[in-house]
Amino acid sequence: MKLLLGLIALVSVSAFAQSQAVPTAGFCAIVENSLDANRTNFLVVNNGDRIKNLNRVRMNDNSGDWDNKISIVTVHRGCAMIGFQYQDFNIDYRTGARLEGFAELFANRTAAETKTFVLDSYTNDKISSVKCFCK
Ligand SMILES: [Ca+2]
Repeated sequence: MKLLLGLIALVSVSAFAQSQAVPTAGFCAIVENSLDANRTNFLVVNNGDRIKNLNRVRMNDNSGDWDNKISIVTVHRGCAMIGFQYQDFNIDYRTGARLEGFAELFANRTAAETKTFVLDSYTNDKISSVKCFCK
């Protein structure tokens, strides 16, 4: 009986660990790859974060990395995220030259706690590096 209770406890703990909840505060931005109601895959971007290569960041369900996957950006009040089309914030790592990719600003200038952007066809599934900052 003790063993059985132990097993049940272990199973509940691991199930909890896998279903992480999307945070509601304390972030600069949260990016997601789909409007999936379960919100399985999300990435928390904190104030001051500079992620220069999203292909090194794994998704929650370990199905792949975040390079060219971002479709939704939720920005906290007073914060802004810049999404770059290429890695290293559009700087060519070999030559140091600036590449001709977009650098799209997603800013929450509203009074609302969060503002969600659903990316258009120009930026959807193309972001490879991000910077985020709050006032
Ligand atoms: Ca890209």
